[in-house]
Parts: sequence; structure tokens; C-alpha cells
Amino acid sequence: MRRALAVVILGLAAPAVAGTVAGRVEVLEKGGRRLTDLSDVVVYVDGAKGRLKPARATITMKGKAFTPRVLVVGVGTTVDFPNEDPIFHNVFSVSGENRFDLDLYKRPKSGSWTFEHAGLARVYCNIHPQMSAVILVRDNPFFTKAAADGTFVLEGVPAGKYTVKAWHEKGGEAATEVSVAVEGKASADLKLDASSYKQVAHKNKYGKDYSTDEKY
Ligand SMILES: [Cu+2]
Repeated sequence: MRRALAVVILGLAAPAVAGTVAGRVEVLEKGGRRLTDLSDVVVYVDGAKGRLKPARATITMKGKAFTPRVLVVGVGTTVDFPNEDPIFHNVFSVSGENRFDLDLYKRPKSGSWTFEHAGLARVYCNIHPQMSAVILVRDNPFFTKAAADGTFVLEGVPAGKYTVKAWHEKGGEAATEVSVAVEGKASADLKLDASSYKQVAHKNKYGKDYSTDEKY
């Protein structure tokens, strides 16, 4: 009884060792205009240590498009790719260690892939070149997507000095240093420059140009 009580007291007395990183991202486009919907900006803490739990996420294929188009997950997350179209799609990536290829399938079938390596996986359909998605795979759990207005909050970050990074498909990457104090709140504002972004046609899974006639 006395021992149980001691454990409870110790538990209560244990100091919180984590803090919060909060801030805002901004993406500048051509002509100095600001991007108005920032919900596809990914923000993460680089170098922090934290346990990742196995998780599951979904990218749906519908209307010859991947939704969501941008996803951030931790290493070990399985992503399901259900096809809700009555036509065949294929899902593949040739991005380094995250290379994978799911067979052709159509509604109501689904395929999945477990991402075991940190990095950026560009995901395409081998039939429809207009279908593309990006999955950022992170080695710690301190990541999020910004809200539409660009604000973000990352909670439970262990105290320490880190680089906070923001990534956007057209704006590349921006970084800033933060110092997270125990129970403290560090702020991080990041500006991404998408003004010189140019869309480049990607290759199919064989490294070739897509044929102009869709067969499926
Ligand atoms: Cu497709």
C-alpha cells in the first residue's frame, strides 16, 4: 500500500520533459502573391527522438486523382490505396528505398504499402500521368500538416535544440532553428518560395514517357 502510494507520488512529481513548437508557414508564388490554402504544407521537427507507433493512413483514388495529394506519416505506417473508380489504376513509386509497385486494380479493390524508410516518396499511377501524390515519411512523430491559414502546432516535443522544417510541393523546403524548453512554447515561422516552380513531366514506372493513348 505504502509502496503503491510512493509510485503514484513519484509519477505526479515527474517533470514534463516536453514542450510545444507552434508557428505559421507562408508560401510565396509568382509575382509575390501569397498562397491562400496552406493545408498541403508539411511541417516537422528534424532530429528529435520519439517513439513511432504502427499506424494506418489512406489515399483514395477517385476521378483519376489521389486524395489527399500530400500525406505525412511516420516510418512503419501502412498506407491503403483504395480505388473508387470503375477503371484500372496502378500505384507505384520509384523514390529510392520507398520504391514500390501495386498491381493494376479497380473498384472495389484496394492495395497497401508499408513505408519503412524515412524520405520523400513520389507516388504515381502508371496509366494516368495526371495522377500524383507525395508521401513524406518521417523518423519521429513530430510532424503535421499546416492548417489552411498556415498555422501549425507540434506538441510533446522533447526539450532540446532542433531544426524545424516546412515542405511544400512547389515551394521546396524552408528551415528554422528552435529551442524547446520543458513545458515551453517555441515559435517557428517559415517562408517557402514557390515563385520559380516549374512543373516537370514525370516518367512512368519503366522510366519512359507516358503513351498518349490511355488504354484502360
Ligand atoms: Cu490511374
